[in-house]
Amino acid sequence: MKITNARVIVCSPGRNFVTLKIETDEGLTGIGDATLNGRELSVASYLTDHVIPCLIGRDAHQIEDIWQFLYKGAYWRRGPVTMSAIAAVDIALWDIKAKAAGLPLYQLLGGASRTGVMVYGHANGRDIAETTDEVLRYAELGYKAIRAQSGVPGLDKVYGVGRGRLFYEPADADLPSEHDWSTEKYLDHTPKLFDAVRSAIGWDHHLLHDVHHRLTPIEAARLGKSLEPYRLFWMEDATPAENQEAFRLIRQHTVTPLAVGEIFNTIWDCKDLISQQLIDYIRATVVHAGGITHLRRIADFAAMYQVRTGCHGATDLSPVCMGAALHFDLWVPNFGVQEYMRHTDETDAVFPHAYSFDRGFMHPGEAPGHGVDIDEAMAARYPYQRAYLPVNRQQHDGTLWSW
Ligand code: KDG
Ligand code: MG
Repeated sequence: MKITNARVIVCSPGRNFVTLKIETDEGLTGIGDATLNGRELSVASYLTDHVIPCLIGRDAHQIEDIWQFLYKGAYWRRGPVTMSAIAAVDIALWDIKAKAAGLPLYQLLGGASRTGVMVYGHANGRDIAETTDEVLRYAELGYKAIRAQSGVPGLDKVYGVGRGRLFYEPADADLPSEHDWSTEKYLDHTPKLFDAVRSAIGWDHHLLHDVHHRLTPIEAARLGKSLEPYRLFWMEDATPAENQEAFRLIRQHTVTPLAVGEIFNTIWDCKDLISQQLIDYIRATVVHAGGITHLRRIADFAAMYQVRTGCHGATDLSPVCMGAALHFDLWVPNFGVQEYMRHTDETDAVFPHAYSFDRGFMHPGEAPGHGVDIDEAMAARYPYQRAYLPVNRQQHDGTLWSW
């Protein structure tokens, strides 16, 4: 089955998404997600200018060979733009292969290892009371695992605290907006948040928290230790992970489980974290970590060290990535949890999908392929709109900090 054509579709039904569509001489088509929040057009150009010309005429069934060709053949390896582009091709080709087989993608990976995929939702509020109410609302919606983020007294804007309920969208401005950050205020506030949330919800639900790369290793160790009484499922991105060794220091001080990796692109970004057992959950996901083909490699490596998966699933990953991730999650033996931030109705309409949510669990559905499509006519009604993620500055002196 030969690839005859491929093209990039950029649309913005509430936020930007980049989608690759691959066509074959047998009439089968597949789609892949190539969205990289705030840098969408770089991936679109990488695909259009450098990848698509190399795809035409290749055998669509040769997923592994095409992956290796795009990874090794570029000479310049890794990085989010390259790996998102490779992922888009990989997702689209798995979609085509599964459609050709007449099977849902998870069957090609080895079949279902579980009846459903446990997902966590995002509860957030301007203060502790509002966040606690939201956590209880998520529990009522059936979620078994809930991430809690709250506004911090003395800080105007805080990561994870959205403008609208259920649909949190951080890429909110034509140029990056600037937020204030105070480690002291955050460290003082967060244990109080989980004290209130645990008292309200009890012990039957998993609670999660995202630090979003803002603490130094010793500060992260202090937070992890102070959260131990509330038994978190995980503390995420406690410190920036370029220096993987930094996590050893956090580990020495706390048994709060650690999750890392939503911004990782390859197995090399997490090799030491996994093999030295410095983390408990790996958050790399399909679109930013080289597609199903590469994520599977990361998961198998992680399984050797009892590190489980917890794929990133924010709204800036399109429904195409969500669909592919759910097939992966249903199969992967060392599954932990899947993040699920609901997309807006406009986005769901542009990307009709077979996946569904039921009482805290999701299922990718039984449609052949990954089960997600794109309505191109509707997508054309939502042109690209430049949008950036914010930046952070230290409140006391304006020093630029990790957002
Ligand atoms: O584009 C950035 C978002 O995907 C990120 O801020 C979301 O940290 C995030 C999460 O855990 O969902
Ligand atoms: Mg995160």
